[in-house]
Amino acid sequence: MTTPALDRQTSLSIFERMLLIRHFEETVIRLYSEGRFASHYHIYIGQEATGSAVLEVLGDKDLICTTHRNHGHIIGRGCDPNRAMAEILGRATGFNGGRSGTLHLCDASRGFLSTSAIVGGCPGLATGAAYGIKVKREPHVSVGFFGDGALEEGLVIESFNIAALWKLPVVYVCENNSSGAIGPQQGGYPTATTATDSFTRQF
Ligand SMILES: Cc1ncc(C[n+]2csc(CCOP(=O)(O)OP(=O)(O)O)c2C)c(N)n1
Ligand SMILES: [Mg+2]
Repeated sequence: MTTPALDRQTSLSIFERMLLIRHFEETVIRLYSEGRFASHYHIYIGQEATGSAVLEVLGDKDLICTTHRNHGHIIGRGCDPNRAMAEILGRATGFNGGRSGTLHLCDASRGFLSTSAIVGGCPGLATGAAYGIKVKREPHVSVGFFGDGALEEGLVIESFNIAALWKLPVVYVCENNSSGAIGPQQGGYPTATTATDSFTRQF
């Protein structure tokens, strides 16, 4: 299968999203190291291209469900970085009044349905949203991001199945950052052990 070349404007737009995510997260790391917030957080650095490419092709009304590794999706979608950072810092001016912090950072005004830190939660939520879109006959899709580790969850496989049977307008995006990303020699380990290696195989 050949991949069509991206035009220059699209490539630059994706790259801009990637850079914004990278700078945002470098600031998150700095603020954490300065003791400005204390919670556990997940960094999207290294995965910017995946989310940015997906977000580039979505429409304004499309729905998204993101994960514990949500910063990249939120910033790449064009949500206000100041409100996102305020949320991470636990401030009232954050998207969720400072109550969700980094783990459940969510911006409903930009189509984020939910941010689920439950591994495998997003594909289920995105499938339900796609069912709603189909029932209402809307011209939109829902997107469920998930990590390779979520492939061990029954809900994910059930979601794929029902979406195929009911022909739902849903896009599942597996962000595979398993052992291949840095390699077992460097201490990488697979987050999923499944028989479905076609989902996580390194190409
Ligand atoms: C149902 C469930 N089990 C365990 C956890 C604890 N947990 C948080 S992140 C994580 C690893 C998830 O791996 P993956 O889905 O590949 O995402 P990644 O962190 O690699 O991006 C686990 C097991 C959880 N949040 N939810
Ligand atoms: Mg993973």
